Amino acid sequence: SPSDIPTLAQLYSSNDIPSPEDKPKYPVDDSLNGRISIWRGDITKLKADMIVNAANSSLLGGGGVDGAIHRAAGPELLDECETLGGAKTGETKVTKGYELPAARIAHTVGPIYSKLNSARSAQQLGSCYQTSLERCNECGGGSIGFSSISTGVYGYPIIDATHIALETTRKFLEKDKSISRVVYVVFSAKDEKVYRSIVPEYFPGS
Ligand code: AR6
Repeated sequence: SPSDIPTLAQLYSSNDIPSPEDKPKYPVDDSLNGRISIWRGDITKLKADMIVNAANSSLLGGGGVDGAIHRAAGPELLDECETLGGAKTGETKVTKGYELPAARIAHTVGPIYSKLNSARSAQQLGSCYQTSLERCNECGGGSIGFSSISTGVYGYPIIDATHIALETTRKFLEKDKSISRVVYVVFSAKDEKVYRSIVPEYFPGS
């Protein structure tokens, strides 16, 4: 019944979402201007030089965004993935995009979140973003679209994961000039709100 459905106010004023006024953690850097965006939608529709898939260590497909990417890219994607020999947590391997509008797919293996070993999960999630950006640079840079790695089935808390995504990207883009645009593709209104509230801490004025 409607009374079981949260109101928008209940969804959006939940006090675990940080306010956008939080102080920036990094200074303004004009070389970052226009290089960051947040887009709510289906990553299989994103036209980019590379999109990042939240894969598992088999690299042979699964549910969530991985399933959506394999369905939209077509069966040739699985044929190429079968040649890759899997990947470890925190590692990233690249395939072509096949039927996708994206030219390439970076398949990264996020950690299954462990509250007891959250420092290790954080290090591994940072490695997913770092190695995806490195693979994009090696492929000539351009635009890269990230799904929100590990925050679905793998249970990583969205706020903590967003800080790691943004901090890793900020440090990488300060040095790298080959990547022109990073798009954070969010799937829910709540995730969009989290990203929009935290981005100014890492990319003030961008
Ligand atoms: N476009 C963009 N984001 C999406 C899409 C989409 N089409 N579909 C889901 N998301 P998840 P994980 C969001 O569970 O937590 C798979 O079975 C979703 O809302 O896909 O890293 C793999 O094979 C969430 O915000 O990935 C692994 O076994 C985010 O994508 C395991 O799940 C990631 O959620 C990986 O789990």
